[in-house]
Amino acid sequence: MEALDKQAIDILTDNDRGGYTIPTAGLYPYQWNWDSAFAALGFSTFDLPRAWQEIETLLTAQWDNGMVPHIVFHQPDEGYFPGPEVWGGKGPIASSGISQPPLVATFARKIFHRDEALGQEKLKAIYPALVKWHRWYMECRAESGVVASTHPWESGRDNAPDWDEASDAIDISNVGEYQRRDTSHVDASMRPTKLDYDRYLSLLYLGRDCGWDEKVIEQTSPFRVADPSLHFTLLRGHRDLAEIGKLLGEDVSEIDGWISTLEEGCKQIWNSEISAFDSVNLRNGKFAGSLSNASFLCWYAGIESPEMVGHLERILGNGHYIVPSYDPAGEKYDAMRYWRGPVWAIMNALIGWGLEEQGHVTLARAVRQQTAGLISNYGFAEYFNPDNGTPAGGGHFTWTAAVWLSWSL
Ligand code: 9YW
Repeated sequence: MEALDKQAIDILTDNDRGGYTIPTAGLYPYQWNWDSAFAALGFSTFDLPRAWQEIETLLTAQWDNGMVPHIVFHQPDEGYFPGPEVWGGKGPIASSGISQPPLVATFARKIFHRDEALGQEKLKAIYPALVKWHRWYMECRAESGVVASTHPWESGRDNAPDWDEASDAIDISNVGEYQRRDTSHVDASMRPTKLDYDRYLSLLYLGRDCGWDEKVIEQTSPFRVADPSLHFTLLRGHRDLAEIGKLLGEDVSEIDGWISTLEEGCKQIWNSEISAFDSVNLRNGKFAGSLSNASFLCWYAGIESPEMVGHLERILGNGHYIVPSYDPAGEKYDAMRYWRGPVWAIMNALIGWGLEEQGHVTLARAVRQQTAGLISNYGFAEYFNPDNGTPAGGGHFTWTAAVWLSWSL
């Protein structure tokens, strides 16, 4: 284990670009939002000041409206598309125009416990930015009482089957020619398709061309999908933010109101036809019919569900590595293609923590042991094949290393 600890520390150190960490060299050469939350947690196991710095650097990219972008382009890099000039971000630092699952409040609270004197000072400094970010989510994404993703990239689960039906409404006639970079780093069979990328770009252009005006996006975008990854991580984030607020002696009644709204909103993402949490196309009310690893974030959000326990036990019982990003029994299951099947260590960490907190000790242990087994047998990969553990996507991956180091926090 010591050798793997060292390897994980080396990955974080190698991917450190001075104040922020890239997910992996080549494929993802900038700072990504929820990756950085994991990086901070990983750093906190061996370099606490560096952990806080990761979060502080991310928050320096916050826009005036409170949004904290999903990519921050600190330095130019030819290796990634679409870069800063395509996004036309409007923040203080070049960035994308959408956000990502808000893990920072939750992870900052975990990091706080490692040195409460230092932590209190750091939390006090970042608290206003976190409140502003969470308020932006409530005002610009939660108009229906459930948290919507305005872009597949915003959910963090780019090509999940969750978006298939909703994406049919996206007009790609304006997209034109472009050069993808991701497929020069990773085999195309493990990545989103050309049609997926056309749709990502069409939505990006829609946002950019209205100057990232949230009202216009809400009224005109064909894509607005209530999504368990954003809904559950924000609900959990609010709970931790409220605790941070109380610790700092702040009035947290506004945050308590957000918690009640999102607790109520969980009903909207419950699909009784598949007895699971699912994504809903807010434009037509249709469920995606997708049991994904985001469905299993319910416990992380403090929401109990015997049916979800049943699904996890079934998948485990069928001999798959848990937790696949899409139900192996589902017709769209694709064991190597990104968010359409593979296991992601970071999702497992969130799911495992949630299970443990809700008292599902045996399942929590299974998720943890399998994640550790995948990493120790197959390395610090971006994701893994649930049928046989084959490592896939990028390697030397920051958040996989961070999960290895920080699971017991
Ligand atoms: C992209 C960096 C990011 C993650 C996302 C994941 C992938 C690709 O990589 O996105 O081009 O943005 O889907 O969740 O933050 O690791």
